[in-house]
Amino acid sequence: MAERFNFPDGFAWGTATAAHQVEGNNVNSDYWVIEHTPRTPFIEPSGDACDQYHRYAEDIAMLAQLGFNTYRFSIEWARIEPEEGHFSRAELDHYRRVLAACHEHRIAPMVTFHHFTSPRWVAGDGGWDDRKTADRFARYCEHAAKYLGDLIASACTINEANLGAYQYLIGMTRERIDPARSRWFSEAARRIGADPNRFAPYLMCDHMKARDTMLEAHRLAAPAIKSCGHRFPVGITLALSDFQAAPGGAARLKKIRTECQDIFFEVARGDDFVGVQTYTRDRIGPDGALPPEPGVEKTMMGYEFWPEALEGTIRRASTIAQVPVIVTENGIAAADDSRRVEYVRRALNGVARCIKDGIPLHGYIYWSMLDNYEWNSGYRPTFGLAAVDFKTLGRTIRPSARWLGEIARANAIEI
Ligand code: GCO
Repeated sequence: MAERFNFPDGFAWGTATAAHQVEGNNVNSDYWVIEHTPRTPFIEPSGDACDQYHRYAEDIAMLAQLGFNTYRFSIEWARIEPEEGHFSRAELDHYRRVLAACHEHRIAPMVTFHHFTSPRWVAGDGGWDDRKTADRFARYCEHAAKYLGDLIASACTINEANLGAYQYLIGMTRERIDPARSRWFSEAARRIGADPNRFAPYLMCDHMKARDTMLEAHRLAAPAIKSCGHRFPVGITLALSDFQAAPGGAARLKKIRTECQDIFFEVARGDDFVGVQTYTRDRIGPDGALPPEPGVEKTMMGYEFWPEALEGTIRRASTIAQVPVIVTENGIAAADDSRRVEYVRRALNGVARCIKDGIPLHGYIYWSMLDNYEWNSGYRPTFGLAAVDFKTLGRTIRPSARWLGEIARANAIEI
């Protein structure tokens, strides 16, 4: 018999986006250059994306009408500090308007200060390979928080600060792109006047060096954000696969967990929350992640359809970080919207089990509000609760959006 489960009062129900993936024309960022360089691995450039830079008001109104109370989005460093030390008042004002629109609709804005993209000048001058990027990032955070802090409800310093290390340790990527062997990469560096050996955009740099820069950037950015004097929770968000040992994989699993999860959980101990971002599980063999077993259902990203991964990662994050958990991303790219409902339903059952067990879990944020620019996969994977017609930029609400919005409004599910 179905039982009604009530989420705790004040539970955050939201959706997430990232500036580069939805705003459009993020021309001063490192990724924009990469997308436009001949022979780039990106299948298409981001272009206008969802034009949320201009359409934020309707998007935020849509969220509120659906029943959500939280919107997680990122502010773009490449817009706010287009050249070193030059902060754009006009771009900060833009984000003040976005934040104000959230408040107008009783949506709590959760602001991410870095979501993969960086200004060209940062990436070209050592980028995430270089420790000084941590200082530069903290300075930008301090400046932005001072200007925007009165309107921020909660903040994430860095999105998936462990993603590069995670992809490298499971064997998905090489240690670093070798500029001598990669013409497109050298050409991208040349286009911004950088030495290819010093060009280090996040996820295209030395992943283990970047991990340490990211850890340091977070350590410096959290107090820099808090120095604005407005009191709101600050945390980091992490890419957390549910790692499971396949035969012979125990030692490798332990190494991966230690080096790309636990080291971050330990840093999060000093924070107000830890952001869990989970999409699937990875079965780890002796040499790294194994592909999904033949015959299993896969998402449009090629991941195994495995919504139970969320519960596993929440439990680990909570046990080790020992701070409240917010699910800052969970979701699925699905051509069939009913599979989205099924995925989220099962994931939320796991969330409910965690809460029943006393885990302090403060919110569930679905990735994503809209179909958007999925990095090197372009516009093909559709994660959105709302579909976007990329010719007209019109939005169409999917049934899953209404279904999840009703759960948010009721703050309860049938389990
Ligand atoms: C990430 C990011 C998002 C992605 C999402 C879907 O996890 O890579 O936070 O930018 O778009 O996860 O893959």
